[in-house]
Amino acid sequence: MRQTALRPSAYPIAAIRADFPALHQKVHGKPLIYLDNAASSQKPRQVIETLAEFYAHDYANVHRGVHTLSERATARFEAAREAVRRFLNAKERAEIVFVRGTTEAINLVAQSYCRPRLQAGDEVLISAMEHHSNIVPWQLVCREKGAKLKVAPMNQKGELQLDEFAQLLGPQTRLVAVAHMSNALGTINPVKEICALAHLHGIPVLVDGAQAVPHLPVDVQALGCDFYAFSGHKLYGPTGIGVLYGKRALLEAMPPWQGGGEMIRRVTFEATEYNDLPYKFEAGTPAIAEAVGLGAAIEYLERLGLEAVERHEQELLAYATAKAKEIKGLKIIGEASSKGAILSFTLEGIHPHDVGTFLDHYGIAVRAGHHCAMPVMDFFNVPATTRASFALYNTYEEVDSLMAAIQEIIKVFG
Ligand code: C6P
Repeated sequence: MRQTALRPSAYPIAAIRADFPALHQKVHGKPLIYLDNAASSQKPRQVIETLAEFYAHDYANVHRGVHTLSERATARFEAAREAVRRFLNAKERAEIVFVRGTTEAINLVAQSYCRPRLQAGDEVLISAMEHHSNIVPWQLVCREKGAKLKVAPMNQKGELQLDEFAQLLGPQTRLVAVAHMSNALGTINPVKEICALAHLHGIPVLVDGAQAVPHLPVDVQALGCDFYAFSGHKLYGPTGIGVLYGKRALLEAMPPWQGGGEMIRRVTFEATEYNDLPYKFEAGTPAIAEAVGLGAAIEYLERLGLEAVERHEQELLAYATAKAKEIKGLKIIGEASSKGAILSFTLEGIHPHDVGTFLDHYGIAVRAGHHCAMPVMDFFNVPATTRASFALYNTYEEVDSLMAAIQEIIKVFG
């Protein structure tokens, strides 16, 4: 597997790694092996340089000034929105709302779409593998309105039970919210089927795409979803910027969530006329440079091609999974047939926090904990897992080093 996968001409791994300055450092005297990409990914110099160059030349507030710098900054900010539109294949730029990240995008839909519509006895349907960001915003609004949060179950492999999901859809369901890819398990959910099933009942679907967008091509029109949320920082872009995609008709029908500058057309003390989409949802000065940086990250991914990235990561995951299965006492948590580049595991008798700390001494960065998905930990009856999450710049050699370090941990602690 390794020989065929390592085709330097097919996937330019050396050139890709050269683009990421942070990868070329030592941690505790060992070359850094960065496997905490699901938490946040490292940035290519194309993004870092875009930020520096934008601040050095074109920076000003957007949509406000008639002066040259403001016009330049506005043009670049809107070009970033167009890059996101292209990246998601949304119909129009007006459907792309800039927010701080996935969490804010989901809260926006909970407060602006759900809150005015929910009544006592209504339901919001999520899945058993959601991140807290796709649980708590619904809990908040459901509690306030006397509505119920329903949870579609998964099986022991970490796969959504689609039949049971379908049975939970009913006349009381007001919205479905599911992860495209689970951050704790790696499961890729059949989002297209989920949307089709929900739409049979006229129910809109929000997809939490935080983990999916760095790993696979996403086409919101092909998926048929109504809302799609993601964060820039997991997509090799800056922190503090994220996206809510929403179908125009839904966004049009929603009231603004936050009030302030930019989201208005005319204000008097008596009444306010709101701005057009997407500005109605962008109150206050946005994360301007971060949006431009996100645009650069998207262009970087477009040049590589997400299909090639997906292939590389799938091969790497298959290689890592096969190696992990050879280790006695290692249990993989999350073995869905459709999975992204995440390897979550436990080691018999060793706490994941000890594993994480030990690996750090080998220069290997992983996340150990509940991954903001406590119900998933409860389901698998573990307090936490160790999670190695791979990105487009990870290599087979790094997987080998991870596995060797795990063997070492077992020798020391086991
Ligand atoms: N998961 C992880 O280590 P924000 O924090 O808003 O950028 O993303 C929240 C979020 C929402 N949904 C999913 C599926 C996620 O994975 C995350 C972030 C990180 O797994 C940090 S907890």
